[in-house]
Amino acid sequence: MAIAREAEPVGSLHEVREAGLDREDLLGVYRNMVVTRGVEERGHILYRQGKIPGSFYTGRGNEAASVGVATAMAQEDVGTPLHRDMGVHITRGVEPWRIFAQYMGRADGPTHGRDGNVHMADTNLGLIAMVSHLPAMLPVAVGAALAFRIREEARVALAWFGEGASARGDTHEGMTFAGTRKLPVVFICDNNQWAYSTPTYLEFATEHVADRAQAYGFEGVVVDGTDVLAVYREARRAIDKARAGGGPTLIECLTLRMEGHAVHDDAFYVPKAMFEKWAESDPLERFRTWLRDNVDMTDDEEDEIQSGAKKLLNDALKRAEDSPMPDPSDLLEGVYASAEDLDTPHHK
Ligand SMILES: Cc1ncc(C[n+]2csc(CCOP(=O)(O)OP(=O)(O)O)c2C)c(N)n1
Ligand SMILES: [Mg+2]
Repeated sequence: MAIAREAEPVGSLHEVREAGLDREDLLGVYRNMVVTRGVEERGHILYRQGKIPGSFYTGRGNEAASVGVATAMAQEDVGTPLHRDMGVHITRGVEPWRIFAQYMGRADGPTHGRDGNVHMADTNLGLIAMVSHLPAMLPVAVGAALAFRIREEARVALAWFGEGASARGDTHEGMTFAGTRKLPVVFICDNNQWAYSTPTYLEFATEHVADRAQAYGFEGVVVDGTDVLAVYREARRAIDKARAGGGPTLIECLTLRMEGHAVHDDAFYVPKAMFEKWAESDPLERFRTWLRDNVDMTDDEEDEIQSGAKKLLNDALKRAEDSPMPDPSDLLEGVYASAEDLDTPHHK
């Protein structure tokens, strides 16, 4: 039996307004989801054209989870999004041309060509770049939350991880530390039901990952990660609670990995029926239908969102292709942060 609270879907428009979203906001959320998917679809094209060095990862099926949480963050909050969370970068305002530049290892990507993969983030937008080792970013986000506590800043850290990564020690360490000190951090588990080829029943023995939260001394919530409004509502509640001194929350988004682990993986081990079921629960299609039924999104509005995204991304591709390769002579610049860059009380 579940220990974590199982969140209800968002019912009425009234409930959405209560949660702080007006009609314009809702269309903006949809736009961010469309752009997120569009970025990754174009990434596939770049990969097939041989323009992406190394591998290529996407979060197809995870757009509602990533955009929903990022929409609930305040500008001053920070987060550590992972390889399924392109929607966080888009919602926080990273320009798509810089993401394409990153994919192609160009000088104008967020890592300035030091990395060609999704290990990227713009610190000016409150995002901290991931390292590949999972879930190494959880203690980093918890550390950011500790800094907010020491500095008496009313800010919240968002810490993303996959359900597979929940099996490793850093998850336990991060949650124990955050729970004992009641730090302002919200843990977001994108449970996309697979960790590469490992299914969930070999990853954790509880019904939900979020059931563990109780053992760490804070609330666990399970939410349908294909329902952007329910994700937003739960993230907003947890962030508000953390900001008000109520301590951490673990939100588990039940989401989908609609593609292989990465482009090199044909996911032969995922039952065909699962892919078929996922196709029926596509988060973009689900929210599109909701907008049509509940806020009368018109054909014109939808066309404007779709064609606007198309133009944005086509222009972005051109601009990224014009970005130069990094200059080998400055290879070691920007690899390590200076004490000033870190900007913590200990370094001042
Ligand atoms: C410590 C560590 N071991 C292995 C890997 C290779 N790896 C990258 S992603 C991944 C699967 C992680 O699964 P999950 O946490 O469920 O995240 P998902 O990829 O499904 O979003 C693996 C094994 C890694 N990055 N770090
Ligand atoms: Mg997973």
